[in-house]
Amino acid sequence: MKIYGDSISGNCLKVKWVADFLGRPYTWIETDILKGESRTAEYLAMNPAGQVPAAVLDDGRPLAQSNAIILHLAEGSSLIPADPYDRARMYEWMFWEQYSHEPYVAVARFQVTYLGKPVEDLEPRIVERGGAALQRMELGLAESPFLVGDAVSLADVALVAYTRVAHEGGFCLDLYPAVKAWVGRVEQALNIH
Ligand SMILES: N[C@@H](CCC(=O)N[C@@H](CS)C(=O)NCC(=O)O)C(=O)O
Repeated sequence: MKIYGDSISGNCLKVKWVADFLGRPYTWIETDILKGESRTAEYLAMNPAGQVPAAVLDDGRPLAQSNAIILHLAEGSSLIPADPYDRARMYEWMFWEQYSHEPYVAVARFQVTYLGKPVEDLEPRIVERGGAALQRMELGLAESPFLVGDAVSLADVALVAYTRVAHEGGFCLDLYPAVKAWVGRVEQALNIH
């Protein structure tokens, strides 16, 4: 399998972490989004969305969207709960991550750390909604060590990607102690640093 990814991107690292955790062999093709490498004609022929990550399976079929790729990779593994309700709760967190967490927590980080925008100049809506997302996680994690029960799942992979670097966008994880402790647990469970 080939993985097209930019190492600065949490969405791309999700795919790397899952492949590493499962011992799946892959070739990582570093694709610099700041240089427009995901927008070349060649790249667009493989992923018309012009984004990373994208995977090309061993039989040549392409697949985009970080959460779709990790779901495909982790099929049948411990990262996907066997119980149908728990599995649905994992999806619940993963869909929520893409609509209510990543657009704020990841975008703040990108603008501050990679575009050099001062935290004070971030759009107030991004700061408010990012904080609300972290608070939502804090409530969920007051109940259990991982987002879905006692074991690490793709819900944790999807959400740890940008939560662990939320401070790079001006968010302070000290305000969310359950989230902060969970980040450490997930990093340990996935063996990421
Ligand atoms: N929902 C997508 C988001 C992908 C995405 O936003 N990728 C960004 C990097 S994190 C990208 O490729 N940006 C470059 C561009 O759009 O040109 C996923 O989870 O894979």
